[in-house]
Amino acid sequence: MAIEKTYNMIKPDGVRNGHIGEIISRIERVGLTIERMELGMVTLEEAEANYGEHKGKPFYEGLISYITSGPVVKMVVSGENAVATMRKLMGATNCADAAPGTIRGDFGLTVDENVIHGSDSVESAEREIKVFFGA
Ligand code: RTP
Ligand code: MG
Repeated sequence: MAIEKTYNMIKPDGVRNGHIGEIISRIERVGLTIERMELGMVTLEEAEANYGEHKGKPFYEGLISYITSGPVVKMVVSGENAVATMRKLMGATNCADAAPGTIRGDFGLTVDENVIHGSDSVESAEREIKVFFGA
């Protein structure tokens, strides 16, 4: 297995509802390393760059206003198989379908506000880390 880097972000609902500590502890517990971390707002530019693949879809405008609605925690997480491991910890995109024990299954209710973001591939991770942390 390869050592990978992935981009993760505790979304505004996760921060607002007080789940930062629990989410960080799940990431550490599985053995992944948090390499960088920053609490702050997502700019409109960053939101559009991160979610460009969804432009034109019915949920796009709502997604952009949600992700820019309050502070988030931006993270670079590394370790063996980090991309897939984080997706497994996160659970299904729609919290209503996410298994108990996953972050979305335990801390969210809907697909619109689903607690956490995680890159879907090593290539997406490289692009997203540049968007949020620069080169
Ligand atoms: P993410 O990119 O945030 O980690 O989530 P994901 O890969 O599991 O899901 P993706 O298909 O990339 O969707 C990005 C985000 O858009 C919102 N969404 N809303 N209302 C809807 O049908 C809908 N579908 C997606 C969610 O916030 C999702 O995380
Ligand atoms: Mg995605």
